[in-house]
Amino acid sequence: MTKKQKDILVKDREKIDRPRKYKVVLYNDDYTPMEFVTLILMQVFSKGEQEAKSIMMKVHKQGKGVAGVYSKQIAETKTSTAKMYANNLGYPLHAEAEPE
Ligand code: TYC
Repeated sequence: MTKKQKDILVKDREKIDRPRKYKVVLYNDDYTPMEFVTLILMQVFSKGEQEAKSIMMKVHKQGKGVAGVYSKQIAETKTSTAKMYANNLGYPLHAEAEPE
């Protein structure tokens, strides 16, 4: 099977299956400030301050944590928005949209 034929099959499945949800996973690093991660969770992922702080602390202590669960497109947009804000300020914050 060619790559093109495989891509067509994958696209067809995406149309047939119930749309999958994607979680945006934040990963810990040693340089991104805690306050900045909290702010990203509030501004990009619409969390209240207390929830934002508790997700940030979970990522800080356990290495990763879920910022939110969305449709594929929304998850991917929020992931790149978060990384763009961080990278513009020189922070290495890493986030991934991962299927549930
Ligand atoms: N570990 C960072 C610090 O001590 C804080 C941090 C939390 C970084 C969550 C990234 O996704 C992250 N400043």
